[in-house]
Amino acid sequence: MDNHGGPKPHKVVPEQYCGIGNNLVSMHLKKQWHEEGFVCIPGVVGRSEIDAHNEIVSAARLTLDDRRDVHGFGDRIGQLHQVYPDLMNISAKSEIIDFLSWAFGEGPVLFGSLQFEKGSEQSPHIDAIFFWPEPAYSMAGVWVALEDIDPDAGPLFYIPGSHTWPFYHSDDVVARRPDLKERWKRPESVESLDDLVSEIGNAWTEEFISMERDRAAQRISPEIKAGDVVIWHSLLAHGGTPRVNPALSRRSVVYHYFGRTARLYTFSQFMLNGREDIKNLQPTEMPRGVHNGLEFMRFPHFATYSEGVERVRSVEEFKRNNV
Ligand SMILES: O=C(O)CCC(=O)C(=O)O
Ligand SMILES: [Fe+2]
Repeated sequence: MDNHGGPKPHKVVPEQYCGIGNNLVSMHLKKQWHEEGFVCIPGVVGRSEIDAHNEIVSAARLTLDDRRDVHGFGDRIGQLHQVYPDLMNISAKSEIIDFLSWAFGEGPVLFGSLQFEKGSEQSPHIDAIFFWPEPAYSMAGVWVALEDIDPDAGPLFYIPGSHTWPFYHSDDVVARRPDLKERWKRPESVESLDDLVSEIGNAWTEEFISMERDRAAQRISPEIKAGDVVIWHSLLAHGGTPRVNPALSRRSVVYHYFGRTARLYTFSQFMLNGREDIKNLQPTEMPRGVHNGLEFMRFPHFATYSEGVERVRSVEEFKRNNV
């Protein structure tokens, strides 16, 4: 479908929650979610829970090629909770579930985790393009500090209010690029599809960066202590600041959730389909399990990373040899 009006913002919360919502979440947090797209809930996770989590991850790292650097810090690990279900204990805490249930208008389902031992230094990005949710507000990132975060360790940053900016879908991106638009309307071959996806992805990023510049947007790095939980909206821009002192660790875990009846689409589906058309596609489906009352998607793989390159590994095979 052609886009005529240019990018429009999406709704920030479900219709019925625009003002009030259920009583388990404080007014202060709700207001912050509307205005900033980011909330911090201090002191959610206790010392013993943090220690237990860190112990599992450290032990796993000894058996994995996690590309340890000169300071002894490994790279990120994705979906390790599929191997060690206890890594979901923190993700099922009631403070997190209550907040997400309000923000999504229904109970959350965990679909991803990332274990960090050092800062990610990731440039500003919006998670929704990687796992596009329908409805658009029905996904969030939950970042948990597994130690006090030093300002020189490359803390998290976010751009307040960016979740309310006009939001580019692929039809908005190609509208201003005639060559790309022709290829987007009629993708030629499977071989060229990957190239097309990454070209539209790059163009999406160009649009986002120019919007950030035009708006002279501020980046905020809040001070985060061990056990604090921060939550960002699916459409909020965020990233990791530079690691001023690379000898400092930055232990954290990020969980990604979506709504129980929401649908999730892939990066390729997002880049190849416009705002309306994507809703008609087959979403990502996976068997679901339950851990401490929290529903989660079961994926058969987990992933290690090195210099941004993903290495996908089988959960079953790893368990057979290591757990
Ligand atoms: O922890 C960070 O520095 C950023 C992580 C992030 O962007 C994510 O997990 O979505
Ligand atoms: Fe992210």
